[in-house]
Amino acid sequence: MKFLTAEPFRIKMVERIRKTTKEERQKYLIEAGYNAFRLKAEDVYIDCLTDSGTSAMSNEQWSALMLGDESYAGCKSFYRFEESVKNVFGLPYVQPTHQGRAADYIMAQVYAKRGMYAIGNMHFDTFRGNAEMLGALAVDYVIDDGANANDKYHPFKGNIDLNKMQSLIDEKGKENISVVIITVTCNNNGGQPVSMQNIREVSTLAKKYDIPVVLDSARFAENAYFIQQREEGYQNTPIKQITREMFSYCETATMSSKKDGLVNIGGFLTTRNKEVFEIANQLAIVHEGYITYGGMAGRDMEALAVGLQEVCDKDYLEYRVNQVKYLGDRLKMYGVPIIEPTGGHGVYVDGRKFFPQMLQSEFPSQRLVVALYEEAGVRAVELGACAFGSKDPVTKEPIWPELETMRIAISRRVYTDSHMDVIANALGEIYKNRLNYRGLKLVHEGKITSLRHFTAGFELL
Ligand code: P71
Repeated sequence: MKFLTAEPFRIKMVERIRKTTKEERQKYLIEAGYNAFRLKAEDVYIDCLTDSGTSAMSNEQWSALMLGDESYAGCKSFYRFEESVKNVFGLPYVQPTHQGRAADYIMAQVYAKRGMYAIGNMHFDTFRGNAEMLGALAVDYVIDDGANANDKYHPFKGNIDLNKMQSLIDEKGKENISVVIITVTCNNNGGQPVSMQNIREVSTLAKKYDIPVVLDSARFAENAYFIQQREEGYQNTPIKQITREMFSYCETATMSSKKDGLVNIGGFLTTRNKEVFEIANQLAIVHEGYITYGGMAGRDMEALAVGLQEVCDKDYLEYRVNQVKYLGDRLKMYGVPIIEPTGGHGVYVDGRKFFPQMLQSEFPSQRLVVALYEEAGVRAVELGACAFGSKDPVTKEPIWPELETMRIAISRRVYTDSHMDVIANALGEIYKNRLNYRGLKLVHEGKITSLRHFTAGFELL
């Protein structure tokens, strides 16, 4: 017999969310320049802008907050946090930071080198920004099946292409490659997982040439769950054993605790290399705070210590990944084109397939973000022409990205499946009416193209 399961928690406290009228939302959209980042959160009904820092904490985490030791140096909370990180990641040295990008910054200072290559599956924006500032060359070597929104099934669309990696080493020489960074799960192409075999093989290849491997591990537990579900030989392996094996192949890991830490703020860097740790300590003191708090309050380290344990719970992960799949399945029922299989933290809708009448220069995925908010008060985010578009450094001609998607990010333990139904239904209705939409014109962008999506302004065409 097979039984249904539901959310592995019950709700003890609720937060009101406000419905608005379509007329109100049209006004808010004009005020926000048709940019979802510029909307007020209180004007949003279901907020799927990001899964970052938006988790609901458990009763255990809220009670841990009260144990926060706010001593400047050597507080009890640091030691509890450190022990929890070591238990899940298995690396000996831990430097807390105020959030993930601060760990990225420290990591980039250590591993990104002027004129040298940093290989990744798909580098996340914050590392890429750091690399660019340091004059390093960040290259994305995700496998071809993961590089675009084609709907061919592959269980691990976040994998690094070993042939591309080998070719670069052969072509440029190992002395010109400073690091390999594997982002688990791979955010930019749909929250797609990386297999254990790929992590192992990348690490073996890198080791052969003395190139260090780093894991950007914001969504490490979701990745571990996919390994358990999809990879031969891991079905009966406990999640923590999987996470420890994943990190056994890297020298250093960076973490944004705002995702799989199940907390609202925080980050860290953890490493097996003592010298790297010592550099991290120095950089933390200058930029973050003393070594044993690194920009975090003692109470936040307490909540994180608990969150890292909770996120490794198989029941939680099953619920989490299946909620994302549930939304994906509902959307498919309505014919909405999505990236498949669905990943760990959200559903990515294919903007080009949704609005085939629009050119990429008319921002189809952003148009869909606008339509979804206008019709249903649901806020998603564009990961396409605006967020990933760039400009030729010489001619200033726009360069359009391969990926053209709208990400519906699902916050952890926050929304129920009824909210997923509302989102799917709304997109289904918009899809029926899709040929009546025209695109957008970008009328305002800041000086730094890679950051323009935060502040951009659009007009309806
Ligand atoms: C997401 C975010 C948050 C975000 C950040 C920048 C632009 C837009 C949205 C943040 C990540 C991430 C990975 C893999 C490091 C960070 C930075 N993601 N690595 O997806 O996904 O962490 O936000 O704690 O500084 O919405 P941080």
